[in-house]
Amino acid sequence: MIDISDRVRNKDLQSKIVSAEEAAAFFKPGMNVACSGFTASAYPKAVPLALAERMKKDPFTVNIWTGASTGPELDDALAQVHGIGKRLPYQTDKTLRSEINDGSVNYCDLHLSESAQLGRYGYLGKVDVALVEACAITEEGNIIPTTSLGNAASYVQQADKVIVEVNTTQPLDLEGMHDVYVPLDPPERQPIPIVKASDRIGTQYIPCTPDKILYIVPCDIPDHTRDLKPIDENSKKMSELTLDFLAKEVKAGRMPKNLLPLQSGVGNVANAVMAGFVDSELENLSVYTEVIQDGMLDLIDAGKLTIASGTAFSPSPAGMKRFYSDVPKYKKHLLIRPEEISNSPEVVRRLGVIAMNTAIEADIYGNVNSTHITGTKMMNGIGGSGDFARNAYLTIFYTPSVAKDGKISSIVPMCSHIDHTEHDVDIIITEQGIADLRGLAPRERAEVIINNCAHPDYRPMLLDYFKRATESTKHAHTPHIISEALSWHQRFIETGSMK
Ligand code: 0RQ
Repeated sequence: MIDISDRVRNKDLQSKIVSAEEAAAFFKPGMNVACSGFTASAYPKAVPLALAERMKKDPFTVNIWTGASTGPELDDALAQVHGIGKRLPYQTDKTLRSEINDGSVNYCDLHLSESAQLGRYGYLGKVDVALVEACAITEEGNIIPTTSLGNAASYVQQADKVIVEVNTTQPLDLEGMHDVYVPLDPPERQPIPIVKASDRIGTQYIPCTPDKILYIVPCDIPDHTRDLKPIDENSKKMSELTLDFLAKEVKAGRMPKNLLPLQSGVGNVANAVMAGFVDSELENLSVYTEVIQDGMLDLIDAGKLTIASGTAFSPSPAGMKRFYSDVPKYKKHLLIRPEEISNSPEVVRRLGVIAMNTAIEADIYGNVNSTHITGTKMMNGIGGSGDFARNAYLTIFYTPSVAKDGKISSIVPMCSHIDHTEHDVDIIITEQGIADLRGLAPRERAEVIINNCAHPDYRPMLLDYFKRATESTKHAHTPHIISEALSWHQRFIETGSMK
């Protein structure tokens, strides 16, 4: 077994070190297993793999709660053996996605900022065991986290039994990068005292006690982070539109020269937008987000970023290598918090965050669908996009104007599912252009969205729909022809194209 005695600083606790297989024997059908992990960062790996092996011979399911998506050793390994009953609050795994959409997994898609609290109130049943990755365990039994915090601190607080995976691939230098604060629940809740993205309000460890720790499992499997796709033309265009727009906002005196704290979602567009900031003249930027990706390391290297506060550090393999090569340098600019704090509506509203997230589709009135393909099939989940979209100072949604080689228009008469309402969405950006919806009424919004953001192939169809809807409803507040509003999706289902 890998030697982790130097990382388990409480000598008595060393007697609890067992193999992953021994720990996996503890799980029983229907248990609520509350895990660390947010994106492919800091999720438990050795125990889920051993549990999946056990489930191959002895099939049963457990419920998996996490911070957000995780890596293949957890979601994919358990989904492959049909080992997940209920899953929350977010996922991105292909196998799990198909089980969610074939009815075999019950998926509870939650605003990430609310998921820890939902657990604490007992709506989901009790935490039977918290399974968390750690860098080390202190003399007092406290847990030093690794590359993300997610809901780990709240899950440990709720659990009577904790299994800790001590990951030897995670450098001990990570210690000090975290700020752990679990709010009290109402009516005892206090204001979260963050007034700057860099403010520290908690401990550098997840509070725990030796008696809670059931097992400690050594693990030497690294975070399974993913390569980023090269930046494509559409994303580059959307990035340029963003920078132009923000420059005008600064000029208009609506934000300071160094902008307001940035939040960016994950994926291609988000990465391209952050890359755009690196090449810009902007300086002293700050980030208050959930996922810290390569773009933010680039900004640190360019000397343009003072602080990136998030709940997960989730770079590509190359970005991780860069980070590991000089942890002390990057650590000065990085702060990892629980997702209840990184995504806190209170803090996001106070700081005046600029929220930049991706949509699957947007409708002509500015409603946004981030989660469901043709209104029924779950893609990933709302993640933190709702936490930020509703509460940010400026809420931007991106989408290429068409999907699937032009067979789908991302601007539609009516969204087939709505995650972010017209009231939450300030700006829509496609590679075609930008729609600034602030202060516009629905009919004004429709004209701007169709003319600026829709693909030329679909623009005449949208203008025609809007004109007929306006006439047939005699200029109603939000004109729709109800029998036709979802006909584009129906046409796609029947013919494979919205055209
Ligand atoms: O399908 O994978 O089969 O090629 O959706 O689309 O364009 O590659 O974009 O990877 O950035 O994902 C909204 C899903 C976009 C993501 C979403 C198809 C398209 C492709 C992916 P293929 P792209 P991205 C931070 C904040 C919600 C959560 C969130 C997401 C696939 O950004 O999950 O924002 N967001 N969290 O072809 C049918 C359409 C489509 C479509 C795209 N209109 N109809 N298919 N696709 N538009 C993260 C966290 O909270 C942790």
